[in-house]
Amino acid sequence: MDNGMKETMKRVCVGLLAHVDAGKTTLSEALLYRGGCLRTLGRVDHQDAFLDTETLERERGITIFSKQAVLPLENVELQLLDTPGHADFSAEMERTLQILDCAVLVVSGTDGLQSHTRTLWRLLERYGIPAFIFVNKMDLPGADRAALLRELRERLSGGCVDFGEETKAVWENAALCGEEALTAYLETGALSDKTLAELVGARKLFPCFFGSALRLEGVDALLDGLKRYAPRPSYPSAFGARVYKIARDPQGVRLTFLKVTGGVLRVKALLTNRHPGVPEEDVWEEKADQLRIYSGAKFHPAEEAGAGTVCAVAGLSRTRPGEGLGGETSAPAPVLEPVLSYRVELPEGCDPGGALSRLRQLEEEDPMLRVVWNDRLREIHLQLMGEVQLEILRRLILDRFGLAVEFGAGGIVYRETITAPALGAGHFEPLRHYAEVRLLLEPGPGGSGLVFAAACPEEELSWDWQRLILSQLRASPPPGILTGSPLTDLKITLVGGRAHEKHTEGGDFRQAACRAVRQGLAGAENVLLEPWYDFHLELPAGCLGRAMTDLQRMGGETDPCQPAGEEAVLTGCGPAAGLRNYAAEVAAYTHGQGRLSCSLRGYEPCADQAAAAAAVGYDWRRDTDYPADSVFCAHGTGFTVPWDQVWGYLHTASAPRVEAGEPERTVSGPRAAYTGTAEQDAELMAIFERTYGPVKRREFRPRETARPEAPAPAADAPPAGPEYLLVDGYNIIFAWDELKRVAADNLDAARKQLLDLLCNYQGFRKCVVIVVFDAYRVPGNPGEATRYHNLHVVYTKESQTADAYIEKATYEIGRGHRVRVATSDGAEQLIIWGHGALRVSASAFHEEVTQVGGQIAAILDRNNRPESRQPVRAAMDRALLENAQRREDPEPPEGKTVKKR
Ligand SMILES: Nc1nc2c(ncn2[C@@H]2O[C@H](COP(=O)(O)OP(=O)(O)OP(=O)(O)O)[C@@H](O)[C@H]2O)c(=O)[nH]1
Ligand SMILES: [Mg+2]
Repeated sequence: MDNGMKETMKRVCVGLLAHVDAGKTTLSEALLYRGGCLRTLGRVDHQDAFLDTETLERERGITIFSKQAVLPLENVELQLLDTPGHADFSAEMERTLQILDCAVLVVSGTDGLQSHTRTLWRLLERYGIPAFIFVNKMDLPGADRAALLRELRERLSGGCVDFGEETKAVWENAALCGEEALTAYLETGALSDKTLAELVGARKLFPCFFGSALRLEGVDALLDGLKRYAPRPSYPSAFGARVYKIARDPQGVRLTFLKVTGGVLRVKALLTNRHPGVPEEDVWEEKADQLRIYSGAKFHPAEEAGAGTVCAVAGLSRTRPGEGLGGETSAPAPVLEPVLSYRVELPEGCDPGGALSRLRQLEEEDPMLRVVWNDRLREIHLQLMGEVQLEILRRLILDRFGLAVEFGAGGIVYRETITAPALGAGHFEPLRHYAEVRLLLEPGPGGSGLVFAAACPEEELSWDWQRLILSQLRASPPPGILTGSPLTDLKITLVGGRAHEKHTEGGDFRQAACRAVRQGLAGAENVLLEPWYDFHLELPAGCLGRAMTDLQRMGGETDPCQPAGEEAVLTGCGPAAGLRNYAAEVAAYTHGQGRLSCSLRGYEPCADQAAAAAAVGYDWRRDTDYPADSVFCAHGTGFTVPWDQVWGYLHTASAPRVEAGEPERTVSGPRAAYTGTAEQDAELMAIFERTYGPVKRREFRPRETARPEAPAPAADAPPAGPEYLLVDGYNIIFAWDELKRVAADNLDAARKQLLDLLCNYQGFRKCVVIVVFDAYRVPGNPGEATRYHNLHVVYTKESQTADAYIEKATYEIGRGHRVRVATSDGAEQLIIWGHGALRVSASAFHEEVTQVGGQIAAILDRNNRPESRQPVRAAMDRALLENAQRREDPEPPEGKTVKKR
């Protein structure tokens, strides 16, 4: 074939999918043979099938690795991809879905629709892949064409149309799949191939063919159908490619299998994964040393590969399945995940480190394999899909590395998620380090995995830092707190954070973000998820009762079932924990007549979460790799703040507290000050949503989604500079019991105590504190603004209430600064809100102050002793004072005369 022709030739990438033993490899063989690519017809059973190339596959008669073959036809070149059908190798199948233009779903005429077929159908739906259906093994007794078609139409889609009927009937049925097709058919009495291809491409029509791959029946009709109705993809002219698997050839050369999805890939081209969003440290650039077009075990080297070509590239060492190169985007994470975990028992004297690095090679090639190193136990654990995969791995490890490994008893791989939104905060500030991160954690739909987003104003944290935080979280998300299992179905949104000009390093954000996730989880309601299987159980009708009892005991659910004569088929779903060893039990009590097949359905909440978690024995508080506590710094020394007190220490603002009667607000106010706990935030979100409807969190950028009717303290330009805290002095004194008691005797002493506490508070929070005392009843009082250590103290003038002062001050300061007001006065509150300041209630403020340093009790205790009415300030207070005086403090407004006391 000359090059010019190659370029005009359309390529269609067709995947063959089915449950195990349906006949995919046999059908590939038949298609290649009938298409003129094979001179002799091989057979799976004779160990000479063209696409079951590996020794292991030939020995066992099953496909383990996906394989490709090129089938040039008139005007179109089909690239066939044969996939494994066994549920243990589903991931190998799933990753080919990322590059398919269409699929042929093979259904065994004697088995009908199996649970795995339905899983495949769901995956095709999810990936939006047009499909043809080939019902195979129609040569065997018991295959009933009409019943099978009915089943396909009822259980897969009404768009399943038998293409083996006469043309008129095909048109008539296909016309019902789309309005335009129907109109065309009613007008002309016919449907063009183009219209049919469009229906197929839109997944409205699924052409069905019946036949026998082994006997080459119905194979020509399928070939003809693919030629005429398979969608012809079009590609952009700029280069792009999607990696779908990594493998090694018999010489050990690392091969990157990819599909060119735009432009042309030439040998020796420089490839890179550089993309917006890929952190610089993860970017690679490597040369495509060799391009190989594989057909079965053989390949021919190519100089170039045009768009639509599936090829293997040698010379790349850092590619990974799902990666997008050039103009192609990366694929979302696969839906299927390994669910069982086994401990690897190495042969005597084998170094675990060396074994680990070899096993990591296999992990790279097999997406259904996770190699986990347990540092504490110094053990390697393999997470995988099932026993068959385990057996294959044992052989692979022996063949490839000469290592005879055994496996310990298998366990379940749990996952964790949360039930309601929660906020998380982490701060990491040992000497000369600095990072603060605030996150919103939200439960996602089942199967959605981990999703990351940013909704943090750039003025608060530069986009580069934000990207780094997200990519670090994505690369190594911290585990859940119930069992230390991976988190899933969770959306993590970065809502705030802070870096230090000089001291912040990338690793600091990793620390802060990890702490923020764990802190958020610690305050959230966590759920343990366990894997569930869909099952299909065939057994003698007499054993049905036993099976149903067993399944019920496991916590499974069964579909209604009618035994047909001697045989019964029971379908349903249940926890993998019970089902994974059930096949052997079935074989025993049915005396070999029963057959169980399972496929992964997804993760469901664990029925007995407490027992499962206790069995794992994980204690998140002791997990020093993933702390929930934060590290803050005072006077040059880092100190740990327990997770439940972190909110009181944060340097960046966060969500406001909601109390009954206050206007509710979004948690996203970028400059709002935080006074509540994570639980309160979850509650806050719920209240907000009850009032205003669901918050548009998916795309949320705080300032854009601010509702005009909701008070919006952080208006368009978020204010910079220090935060101001105005304290309504007497109001607080009479709201705090400890001070109220003192005030009953001696108001002056109470005032002094309040000021002492606030000195301490200011030292930690570094905000500008203005304490306002009402003096309007004092006749002739001119008003006074003064300093008390690191505080501004204002005595209002005659005829001016503290309220009025605060109102005015918030108005003036609020234009350029963040302002919070500590008070409990309801009327004042409304005005202050209106000026864009935040109110902190006296009790919330008390909590905040209590948390700061945890010293309030001690000070009050000392000061309340009759012999010591004078505040006792420790060396720390002096240090705070010096610190405060070094800072250039803005003066409070209306500072009339400043008298030093
Ligand atoms: N009678 C009959 N047997 C068939 C037909 N097609 C395949 N087989 C047999 O079914 C068995 C499985 O065939 P394969 O082609 O290996 O099935 P597969 O779907 O590729 O299986 P996996 O790759 O392991 O998932 C073999 O013994 C085939 O000979 C058919 O049309 N009729
Ligand atoms: Mg096969």
